[in-house]
Amino acid sequence: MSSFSWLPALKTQYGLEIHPSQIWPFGDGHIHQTFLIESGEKKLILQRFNNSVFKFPDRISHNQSLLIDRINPEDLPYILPLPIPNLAGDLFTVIDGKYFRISPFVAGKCINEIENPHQAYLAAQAFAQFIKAGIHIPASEFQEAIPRFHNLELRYNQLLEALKNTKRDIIGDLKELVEFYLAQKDLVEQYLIWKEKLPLRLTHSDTKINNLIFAEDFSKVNAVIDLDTLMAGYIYYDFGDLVRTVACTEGESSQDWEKIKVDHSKYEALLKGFLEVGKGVFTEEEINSLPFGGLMMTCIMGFRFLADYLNGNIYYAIHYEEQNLHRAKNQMYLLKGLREI
Ligand code: GN1
Ligand code: MG
Repeated sequence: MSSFSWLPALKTQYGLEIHPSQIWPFGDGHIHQTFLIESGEKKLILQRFNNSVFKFPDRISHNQSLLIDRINPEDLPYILPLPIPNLAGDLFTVIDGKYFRISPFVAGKCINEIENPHQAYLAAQAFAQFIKAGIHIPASEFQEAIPRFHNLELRYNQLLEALKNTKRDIIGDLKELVEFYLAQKDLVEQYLIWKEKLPLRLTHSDTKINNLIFAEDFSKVNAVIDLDTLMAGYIYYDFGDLVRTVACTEGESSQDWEKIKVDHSKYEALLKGFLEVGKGVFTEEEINSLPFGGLMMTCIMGFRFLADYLNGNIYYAIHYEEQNLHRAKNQMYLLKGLREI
């Protein structure tokens, strides 16, 4: 990988020795390019940050610095591998207009699918612990990393907009999906009702299962990662994205349509883990909102994947042309299952 023209500048900015042969692609994120690097004895994570998705890197720096200042690491039984400041003290390093950052590498297992309810329980505990540890920080002090990121009404309108402007023919599978997602309007209405009732908290806002690092033996969670979207939100966002990515018999990229169902034992384990941690902390209303989270987060991802497909795949990384269509179809099956609970 000798084509990293930015490497010399990066080494200088961090005062690190990094050889191009010690940089490897890493992880399954859809947004940033992530690499594992070795510098001497040290393993680190390097990210080429996607600043067309995250248009306000300063807000992310603000939020992460706030977290570093205000969270008590002893309130968390795992590591939050926040970016390491460069020699100028900044969390991002900008080279030729490109954004980079380096964070600690945490050893362990990062998975796209959970194997058993116990892992689901641990995952739910970990994300609930994150909310609990930050609950004393007024949510209004965090800035919107992506404006109205989990606003279901906005995402519905973006889907309508994409539909209006698309160059694709609305036929076959695409037609079925468009009809299905437009018929989810009642969830948008419920979303607006919950908005009036719930307090805003610091939430992680991207609690998909591969944003956890488990211990090799799955006895515990070693780290919660992907800390770009931490901002004000409702606790059901974080519970809901867990439901979406854990309480499902198939992963988000599966095309085994018939097999995509709700996994009830994992769903129950998620509830148990989340509520055990949140007891005495989350309000009754917040607890009542959790089932809506699964529906809402699955629906919002369906809206977003479908809109991206209609827009010509401009947001999510894809490996083949129809991938966003398939992701939206996968979420449709899960959403149908969740509606039956
Ligand atoms: C993106 O980067 P990654 O894969 O963790 C997305 C999430 C979606 C997820 C769907 C900033 O997360 O909102 O849930 O893909 N992140 C952003 O897999 O859009
Ligand atoms: Mg991720």
